[in-house]
Amino acid sequence: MFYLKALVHICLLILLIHSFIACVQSDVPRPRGVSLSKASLYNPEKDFTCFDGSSTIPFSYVNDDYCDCFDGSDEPGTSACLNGIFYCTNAGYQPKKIPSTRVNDGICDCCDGTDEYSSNKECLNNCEELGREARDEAIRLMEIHKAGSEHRALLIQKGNQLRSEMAENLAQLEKDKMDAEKLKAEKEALKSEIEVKENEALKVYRDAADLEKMKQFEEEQNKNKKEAEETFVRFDTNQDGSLSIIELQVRNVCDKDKNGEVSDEEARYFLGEQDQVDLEEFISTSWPLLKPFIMMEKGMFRPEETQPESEPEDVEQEDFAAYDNEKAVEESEDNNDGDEQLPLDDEGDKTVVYDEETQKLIDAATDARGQFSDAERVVREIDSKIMAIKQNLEKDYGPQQEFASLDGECIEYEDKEYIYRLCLFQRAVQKPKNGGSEIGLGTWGEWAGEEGYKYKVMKYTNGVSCWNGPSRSTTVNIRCGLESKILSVSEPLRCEYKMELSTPAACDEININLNMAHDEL
Ligand code: MAN
Repeated sequence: MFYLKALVHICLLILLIHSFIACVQSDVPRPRGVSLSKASLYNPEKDFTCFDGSSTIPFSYVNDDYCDCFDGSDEPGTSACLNGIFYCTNAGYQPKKIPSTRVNDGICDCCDGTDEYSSNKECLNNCEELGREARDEAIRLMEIHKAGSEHRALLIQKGNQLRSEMAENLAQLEKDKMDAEKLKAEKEALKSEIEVKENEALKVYRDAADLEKMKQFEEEQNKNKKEAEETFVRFDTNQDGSLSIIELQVRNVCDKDKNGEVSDEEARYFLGEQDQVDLEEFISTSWPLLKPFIMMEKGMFRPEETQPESEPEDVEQEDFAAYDNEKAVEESEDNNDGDEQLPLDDEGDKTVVYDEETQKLIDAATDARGQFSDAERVVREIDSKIMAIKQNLEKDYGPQQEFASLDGECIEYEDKEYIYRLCLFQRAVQKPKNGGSEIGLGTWGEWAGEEGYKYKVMKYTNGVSCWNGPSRSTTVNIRCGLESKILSVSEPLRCEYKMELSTPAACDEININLNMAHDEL
């Protein structure tokens, strides 16, 4: 507090001293456009040597409106040299250096009007007024800094507290993690142990199920074979123990292209491209080819529940005629009962009833698996907390942790087209006001201020890719202010955004001093 008051006074003193020096300066005789610090280089008693040492000329050549020195140092008060420098004293305000080409160009560049001494332009001397304004502004800024730095002190306190809490939290979590991992290992061992027993008990049921499946498979095979044999006998009208082309040609089911007649090729197809087949060949070659067609035919006979009532009758009539005998109808009905009930297997597995002992083991194993996955989840949760804290602890929140408590604070700014949101140390986004989704303008990258001013610029990078361009990024320039607020947002280059942010965290005394020093010197 005391320090700040002293600082305000020092700064004002500097301004006043400066005004005083400016007054004194104006009294020291020297050529026009020369600063006090360079006055000794212009001695009317001696010849003048150009600053770059390129030549020495009689002193009367200085400001004679003719450029003699390459560096323009002989014409500080005229526009004769293209590279000369004119110095305005600006008593009451800040001195200023302008290119000497602006001397007498009809534009007032210096607040004391000294740059327009022989043009027709009449320049008002408003240095006093500017000085007063500058002093008022300096006082205003100092007041902001004063209040801001009090707030900043609180932020520092909060930031440090947060950091130490985080460190404590981390230590605790590391401990918790060890315990959780121990528990997880225990639960895993229990689970494995009980699963061995569970597997042994279930093996009996699995083996039985496998056996059942095999039995069913064999039954299927036998049924299929029986069906094949019956078909063979039915189709073998001359009962010579062999099926010939002619015998198949009277079977509509063999009319593959449904053109009303069974051609030689069609019959040969079902005979495995032979003229005739015996029962064995029929079972191995013809039956697999024929069965899908028989099934198709049967399928056509099956009335469908969803169809309108009249339709199945028509179809049945027509296809009934197409099929060769009544027996086939019976067969089709028989087969529908068996072949169509496919889901039985699955349901059977689900409805297995285990003996009491096995069921107990299954329940215990299920419980052990649940306990293990809970223990696993706890370890995972602790891990992600540890990672989040470590990430935070690694972040640079300023030399005194003044920015730490601002991590995650989101600030919005609205312009004509977009709503911008900056979540400090997280990410920057842009949302079009006329709808549309949010566009990422970058995630927290690093501090990017120049040397000595590192914490005055934040960089958010790797935002959403710009069409045909780089990924979006945002530079945040930070200045002292009484609240954390975005003052402006611009996009100086396509997809490269610039935000001006004020925050008490930036009200550091060192920089007031430096800024003042910048202004003064
Ligand atoms: C969007 C916005 C703009 C950006 C263009 C680039 O409209 O993100 O800020 O300039 O895309 O195509």
